Amino acid sequence: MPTGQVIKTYNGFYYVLEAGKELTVNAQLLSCRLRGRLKREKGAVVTGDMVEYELLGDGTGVIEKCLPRKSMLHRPPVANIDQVIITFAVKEPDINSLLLNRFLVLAEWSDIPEIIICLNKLDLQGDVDEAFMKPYVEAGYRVIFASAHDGQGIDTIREMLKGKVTVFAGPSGVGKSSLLNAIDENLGLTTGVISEKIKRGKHTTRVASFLPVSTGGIVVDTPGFSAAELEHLDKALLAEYFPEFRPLIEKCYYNTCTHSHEPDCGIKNALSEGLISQERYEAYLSILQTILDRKKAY
Ligand SMILES: Nc1nc2c(ncn2[C@@H]2O[C@H](COP(=O)(O)OP(=O)(O)OP(=O)(O)O)[C@@H](O)[C@H]2O)c(=O)[nH]1
Ligand SMILES: [Mg+2]
Ligand SMILES: [Zn+2]
Repeated sequence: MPTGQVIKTYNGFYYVLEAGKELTVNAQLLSCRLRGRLKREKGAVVTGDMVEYELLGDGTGVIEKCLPRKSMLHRPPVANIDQVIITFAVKEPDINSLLLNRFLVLAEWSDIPEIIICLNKLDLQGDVDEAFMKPYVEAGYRVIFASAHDGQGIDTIREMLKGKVTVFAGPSGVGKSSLLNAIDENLGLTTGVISEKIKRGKHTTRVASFLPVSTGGIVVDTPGFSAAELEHLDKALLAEYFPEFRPLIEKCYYNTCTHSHEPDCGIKNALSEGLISQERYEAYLSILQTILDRKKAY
């Protein structure tokens, strides 16, 4: 049976690039439907999946099987990627640390080899706010300051993309599609406007799609989203999603420690010694509360 990769999905169709063919801007894609049993299973096939399909007489196909995934980003759902660039804007829409932490936790939950933070629209702010980003740098994240409008940071991002599959994820309107157009003008992605009143994006990008970058690498532009679904996470694993908390967990007195009210907690001790940031710890508590509230609702 032929195999290929799902490059994007739209309206129940899965657009597949035949194995062995190169992804180019105008590559021929095969439109496929899912076999019934795959349809019934939510998330059985997502963008990026390697699949086996059957060719029908009319030039379309039917996906029969999803092959094992190398990696899986849960939000937005994209398979077989190497890194994710969590993209925010310094302004319009404004960044806040809780929202950034929520996106980071979602990415950590997915176990993606490399998570990078990109702060776009630096042209609106003037100078780089190193202090705001310090906790994230200390947690081990690479942070890139960029502007799709004046071009700063673009060369750095372009270098990072070579030889990899990179997802750009983040809220609507932060400039994910604009950054990609600045990286490679051949992409010609549609970009939106920011609503005057609420300074938010208008969900311009509608589907996640794999795109070839002419200077090397594959990028995945994705629709903006709000990172509202954290209540589904396992509270016992939450601290693991903060990389700088990981080595501290084993120092907790209770092995069921939630690092909130318990005495002799490795994370709270590190906090009082100034070894981890107050902001990150507060984000942890806030997300923990979201998970606990959800459990109570049942
Ligand atoms: N000042 C400034 N504006 C930018 C920059 N990058 C993007 N914008 C503007 O921000 C708006 C939204 O940009 P998009 O690229 O559509 O944002 P997006 O993240 O792809 O949004 P969704 O597709 O809705 O998720 C557009 O009006 C862009 O012109 C930047 O670096 N500086
Ligand atoms: Mg977009
Ligand atoms: Zn603890």
